[in-house]
Amino acid sequence: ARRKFIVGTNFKMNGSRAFLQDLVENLNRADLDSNVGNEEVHPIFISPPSLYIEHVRQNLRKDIAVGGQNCFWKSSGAFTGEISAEMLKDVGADYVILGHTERRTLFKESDTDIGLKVVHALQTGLKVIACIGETLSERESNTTLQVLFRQLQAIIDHVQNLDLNQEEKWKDLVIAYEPVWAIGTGRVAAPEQAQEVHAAIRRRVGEICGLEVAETVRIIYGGSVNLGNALQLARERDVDGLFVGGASLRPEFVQIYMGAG
Ligand code: G2H
Repeated sequence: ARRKFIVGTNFKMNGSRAFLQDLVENLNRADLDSNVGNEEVHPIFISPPSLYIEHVRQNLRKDIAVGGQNCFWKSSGAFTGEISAEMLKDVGADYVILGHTERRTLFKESDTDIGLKVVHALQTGLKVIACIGETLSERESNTTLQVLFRQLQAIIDHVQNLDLNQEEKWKDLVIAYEPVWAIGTGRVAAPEQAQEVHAAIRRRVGEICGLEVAETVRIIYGGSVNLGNALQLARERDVDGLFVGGASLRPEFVQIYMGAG
């Protein structure tokens, strides 16, 4: 069966109560033609800054999921400034984004940190969007797949250690391919570039975790997705969803979803 398409957003450190209230009202009004009432498969998730998650969750239509942009790999304790996966769940989040390049570079998160976070969030019952991506210089020096496979391996190593069967380990994990050179730059990956990398990621998952996992795992694309490029990206065989940053803060987001979802 075709993998269920998912459109996610990452608001990053943007918004305010008033801005998010408007955005929620716009989404509530939109004719999204989505799976109303389907608790398991949300075709859309939105990720406001964590301070606003509870407010957004309480006011947003229920067929759209809400997620965090990061969380720590411990449940509680002396970790000043951090929030836990349990706390995200407690305020109504279904998802969390982990390993975004801004976390990796600005906040110095290592591959291991991200692996630990991914398994802790999965164990807590959150769905995880685990991000990987290469920089421009890595692409230009032909190390794209090497870098992506290293990042992927750290995630897989931790996930494979979970005491669950293969299907349970992977059912809540989505991989996001976000080429760093395309993030917030307006320079989107060409559909065939994205397809090539997504197919390579899927092959790699298959080599390590078996064909069934590879066939079912969703791999979504992020990096300068907008109304002009979403549909073409979405048509690629191994692109199972879109991850939208800048454009998710604008009204065009609804059209992106309607065109590609
Ligand atoms: C990449 C993306 C959203 P943008 O971070 O995940 O952001 O669409 O602004 O490039």
